[in-house]
Amino acid sequence: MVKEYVYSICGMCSVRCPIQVEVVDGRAEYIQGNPHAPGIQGSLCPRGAAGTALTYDKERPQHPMIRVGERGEGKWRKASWDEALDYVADRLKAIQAEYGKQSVLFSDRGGPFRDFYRAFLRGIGTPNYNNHDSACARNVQNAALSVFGFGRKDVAYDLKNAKHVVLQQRNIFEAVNVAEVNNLLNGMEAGCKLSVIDIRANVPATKADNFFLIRPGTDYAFNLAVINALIDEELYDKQFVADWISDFDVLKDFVAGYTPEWAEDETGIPAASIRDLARQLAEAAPSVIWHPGWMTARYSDSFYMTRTIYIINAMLGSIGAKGGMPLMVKPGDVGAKGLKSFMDLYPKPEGKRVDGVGWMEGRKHFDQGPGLVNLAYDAIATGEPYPIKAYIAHRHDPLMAFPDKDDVVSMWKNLDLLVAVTFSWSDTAWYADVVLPISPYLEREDTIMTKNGAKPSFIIRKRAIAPIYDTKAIWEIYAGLAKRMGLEALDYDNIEDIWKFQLDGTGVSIEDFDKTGIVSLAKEPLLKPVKEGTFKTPSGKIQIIDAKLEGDGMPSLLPYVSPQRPPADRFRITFGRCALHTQGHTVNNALLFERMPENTLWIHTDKAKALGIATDDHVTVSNNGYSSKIRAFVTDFIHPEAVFMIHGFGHTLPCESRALGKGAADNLLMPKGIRRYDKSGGAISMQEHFVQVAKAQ
Ligand SMILES: Nc1nc2c(c(=O)[nH]1)N[C@H]1C(S)=C(S)[C@@H](COP(=O)(O)OP(=O)(O)OC[C@H]3O[C@@H](n4cnc5c(=O)[nH]c(N)nc54)[C@H](O)[C@@H]3O)O[C@H]1N2
Ligand SMILES: Nc1nc2c(c(=O)[nH]1)N[C@H]1C(S)=C(S)[C@@H](COP(=O)(O)OP(=O)(O)OC[C@H]3O[C@@H](n4cnc5c(=O)[nH]c(N)nc54)[C@H](O)[C@@H]3O)O[C@H]1N2
Ligand code: SF4
Ligand SMILES: [Mo]
Repeated sequence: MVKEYVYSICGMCSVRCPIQVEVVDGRAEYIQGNPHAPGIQGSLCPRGAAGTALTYDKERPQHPMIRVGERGEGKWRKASWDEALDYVADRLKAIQAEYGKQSVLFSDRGGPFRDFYRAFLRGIGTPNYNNHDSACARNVQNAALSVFGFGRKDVAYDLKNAKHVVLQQRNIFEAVNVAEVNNLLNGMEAGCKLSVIDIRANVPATKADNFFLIRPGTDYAFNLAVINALIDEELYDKQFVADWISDFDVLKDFVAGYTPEWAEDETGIPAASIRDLARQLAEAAPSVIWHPGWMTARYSDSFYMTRTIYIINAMLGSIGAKGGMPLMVKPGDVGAKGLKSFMDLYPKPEGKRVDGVGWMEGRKHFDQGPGLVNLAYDAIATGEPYPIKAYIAHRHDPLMAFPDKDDVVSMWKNLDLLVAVTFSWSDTAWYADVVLPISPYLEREDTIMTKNGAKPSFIIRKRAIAPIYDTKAIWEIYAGLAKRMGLEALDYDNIEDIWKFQLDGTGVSIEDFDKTGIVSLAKEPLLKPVKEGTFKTPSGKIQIIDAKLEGDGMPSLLPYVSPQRPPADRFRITFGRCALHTQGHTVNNALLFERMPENTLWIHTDKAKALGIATDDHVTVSNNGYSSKIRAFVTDFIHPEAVFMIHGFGHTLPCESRALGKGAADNLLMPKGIRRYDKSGGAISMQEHFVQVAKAQ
């Protein structure tokens, strides 16, 4: 028996925790967290532990496929890699020759492994790189830019040293980042208080000191009232505010009417509790983290709500503070050189983005990096501002990640080429013209990643085992396409040369990763203080007034508008995550499926009683002609206006025997929902739909 341990990086979700894989006689047997990684200390979440079941699953794409039937019919022919890559490269070349270089659209899931294929996109001359984020954290990103002038990932969360953490619309113990969970639990053991503001009792609520069961969609009112109380009782950090917040008086005037007493009616939370929270936070300041949220593609005021969160943190002096939200430390901050970038090999493409982000009236204030892919779909449908004819969905399943699959498909009709690059089946892969199957993470290497943090580091993903099927690493796919499209600088045939290129000039060698899989770039953790130049706004301060936003016709401070109450026989559809699954792509994982084969519909006891529904009954949830069956979970601990389900279930693909037909899909209950996007923050407002619930016959 030959046993070895390989350091790598988990790929079961987008957090990418460092791992250690036990390989016995060439078989990946057991995965645990990398014991050398800060915050991880050997631990993993259940999905990370179930990575072996993904690897050894026969129900994943095993070789390249080219469609032979109609789109979505599921008729394929098996292709060799040469044939599939030739096919894609030839189609891309023909489309670009006819419609221009910019007629190719690409979307992915963001993250630290993008450099190589983004260089490919630059090389072929398209400006249309996008990611998934208008269905996820775009409102937070644009709110951070609007308030600080830098992005959401330019501040960290010092959960270990915090004295009070507020989770609003942030399900930290179920929507897992292992290091964050460990750090917060350690912090709580050392006395940190936890406050949870949620529409239902999620797992964090069960561990909280304060739990506020809020009326769905009224968080902005709650936060305005907290700001009002902090000002009214002079609880804020006056020095920090004087030094670092501009136009604070405008904020003071704006919130004058938004008292806790006013907010009580809106939110259902007693005024006294709101005031009490403000006092508790002031006591713990500046070691306070009011988490800005993550999956905030929920309401049309989520952007403004997140802005208030950042402002509250600033008022408590927590920006840059120990135990608060320290400024993110990058390699350059500790005197180290960052990885060399493949993207720098090519100039930024000249053409304008098809989604209009950064240049079109009303879209100039948005973060340009990954654009807004939903708006690029408008361009596919209309041909305006110019046609998009080819689309590569890389690690992205828009047909599940955006509302109303049929509607999204209807927007894609004009595509001449749709390619899915994926390791599992998905609605999008099933609908594609070509499926390019990548090797799951245990079977592939990736480009080296940088992890910013108090001690920035480089981390490497090495393959634990050889590919079982005819699948390839991501770099192999894009190097193969690059070769065919004449991009010599990306024509690599081994990963070592790619790593060498990245490490060039850093003083780090590939061997340096052998010992632990991680190369730390600093000896001691660094806490960067707030100083001149920290905030990248015109005033150099945290800004209440955002001229760029106002230039696009949106107010800096949005007057509160009460959300619509559901009609008498309806409920607001709400959703979230669970610790056992990642989005839609683990339901068919044999181990995780065994633990949680279906989702349930949370419904309030009184409402359920009136409808004659008990826990475990089958109910139908419907909206606008779409209807799905799901089991009920009846509870006192959800707001009566809402029903809730875990996202990612309700699969319909025949190739996924386990997931097929289990549970319901929340995204199908949001008719034409992709068109309901937030002009200020850029994200889709997915929780602005009302569904009917009835006992199933
Ligand atoms: N209604 C509703 N819609 C939602 C959500 C919701 O809660 N409700 N959640 C939203 C959120 S927060 C997000 S982030 C999005 C997520 O949705 P997506 O951005 O689509 O992300 P995933 O479902 O994680 O992955 C998409 C596909 O990529 C494949 N994949 C996974 N890892 C890799 C990899 O390393 N490389 C490649 N090439 N492929 C890989 C998976 O098998 C899967 O088929 O959905 C959003 N949409
Ligand atoms: N296990 C697991 N972990 C994950 C993921 C996963 O799929 N599985 N996905 C990753 C990704 S891509 C993301 S974006 C993050 C998401 O991380 P989070 O955004 O923290 O996770 P969610 O569970 O979607 O939602 C957070 C909470 O918002 C609550 N909520 C819904 N509506 C409202 C409202 O109107 N007001 C308030 N106050 N609360 C509301 C929900 O009940 C839920 O408890 O998780 C990441 N981590
Ligand atoms: S949070 Fe879990 S699934 Fe995500 S990378 Fe970490 S161990 Fe893997
Ligand atoms: Mo997300």
